[in-house]
Amino acid sequence: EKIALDPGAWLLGDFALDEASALLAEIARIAAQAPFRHLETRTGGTMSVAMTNCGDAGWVSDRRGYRYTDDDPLSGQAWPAMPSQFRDLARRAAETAGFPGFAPDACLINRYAPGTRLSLHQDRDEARHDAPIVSVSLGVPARFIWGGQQRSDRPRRHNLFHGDIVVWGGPARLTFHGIDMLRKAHHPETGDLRFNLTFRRARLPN
Ligand code: MD3
Ligand code: FE
Repeated sequence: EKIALDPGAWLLGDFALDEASALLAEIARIAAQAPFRHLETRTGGTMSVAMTNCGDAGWVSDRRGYRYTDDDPLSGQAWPAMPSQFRDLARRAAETAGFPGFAPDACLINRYAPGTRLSLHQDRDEARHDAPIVSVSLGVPARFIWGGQQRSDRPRRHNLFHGDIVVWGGPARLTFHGIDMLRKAHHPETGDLRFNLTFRRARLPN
């Protein structure tokens, strides 16, 4: 089902459910080339989320800050290509939410183990904020936190399950959001893990 969370923000329940196993198989292939790692933050901390990327641009964090890179800093090689299944799914989800023509060049893959959390933030490292963001949840359910356009706005919470997609665009593009600490749970396809694919347009279209 399709639920409006806010103007410009849509929850597409079960949208990726039929292809979720294939998505997990692609994640394993990508991680064999570009392993999951815990990135360092600018302030010297370590993120509890483990991350990797596929696509022309990959999101990284280190002591210099946050940015998109062409290459995986671990290998010096280009990030693995974005599978056509990923690209097509992101485009269909965006179109269903009213954002036709979405052409993501970056897919950040987040991995959550029990106890992992992602604190409230905005996604603003992209060149333009006119493209939407498409997020695919896989594995163990999580409680998604979403605030308003200002950090001080009172946050609301929503459960995200295996196969759910959320699309954020237009007036919702810079909404503050995060993930509550992951509870220990079991999913038949991922064990105690949750994966999230986040599709973005990081760079200017050619
Ligand atoms: C709302 N990831 O990687 S996805 C991130 O589940 C990130 O791993 C979370 O936030 C995760 O930056 C949340 C849902 C999401 C993604 C981007 C958004 C919600 C968003 C951008 C604007 C507003
Ligand atoms: Fe985010």
